[in-house]
Amino acid sequence: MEHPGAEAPEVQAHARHGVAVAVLVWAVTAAAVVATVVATKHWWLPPVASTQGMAIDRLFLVVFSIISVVFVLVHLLLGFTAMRFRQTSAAQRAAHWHENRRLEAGWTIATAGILIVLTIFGGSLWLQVHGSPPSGAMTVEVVAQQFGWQFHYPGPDGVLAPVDLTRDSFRSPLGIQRAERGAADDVITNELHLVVNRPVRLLIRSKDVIHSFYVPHFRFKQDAVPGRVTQVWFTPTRTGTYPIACAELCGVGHFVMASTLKVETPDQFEAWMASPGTR
Ligand SMILES: [Cu+2]
Repeated sequence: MEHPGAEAPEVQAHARHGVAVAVLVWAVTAAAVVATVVATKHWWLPPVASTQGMAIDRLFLVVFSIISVVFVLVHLLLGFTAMRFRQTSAAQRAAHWHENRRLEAGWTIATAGILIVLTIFGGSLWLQVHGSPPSGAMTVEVVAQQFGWQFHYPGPDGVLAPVDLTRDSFRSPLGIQRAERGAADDVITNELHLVVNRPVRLLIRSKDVIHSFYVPHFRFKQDAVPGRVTQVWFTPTRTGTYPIACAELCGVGHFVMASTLKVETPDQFEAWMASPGTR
């Protein structure tokens, strides 16, 4: 005859395991929250330096907040389930049921609703960055190749001469024919200089394989695809020097495929444009 108050040793072990699992899940959740808070203080994104970057950061914060709340709630519930429904007596049996339509419809519709709203926000921001720039935007062509970047400016006349990468050579870089209209004053550089608070339209191309034009301070990353011109625009908001990287593994020299972006005042920019090194 078993004593009613004392359970068999394996039932007691199950009960202890349930508590241990709950404590472990909650401890890992707490550690994840603390690690995230520490990471935001030390290893977060570099300071943002463009208007579109600010909008992207706002969207990122919204997405990250939703994910964080869901992560914490799900894991609190997971620990609670392990604790609350652990085996505490030999008479307990696991319950089985086939479905719970209300619950399933609830979490499916709620998740879909959140994702649809986020897709609308993300899609409209994507359309804005890839849409037409405001009038007065300056245009710069960005040409990627293994393993470096070239930047093509229209020069004082504001006319960007047509690029023809099939005719690219030492004598006519980017295949620009100097006799063509607007070509004589075009400038090709290895550094990207932009004017603070002036919108810029980039036309991104590649000479060989797929690269990706990446400016972390602008939250900006766009593939450069051979045979295709990708247009984006943004507005730099802070003067300074920022790194440009290639964010698409493009060959053995991928890791050295870097350049520099300098955001300058209009006077500094004009002086750079007119300097002998640029001309
Ligand atoms: Cu590359």
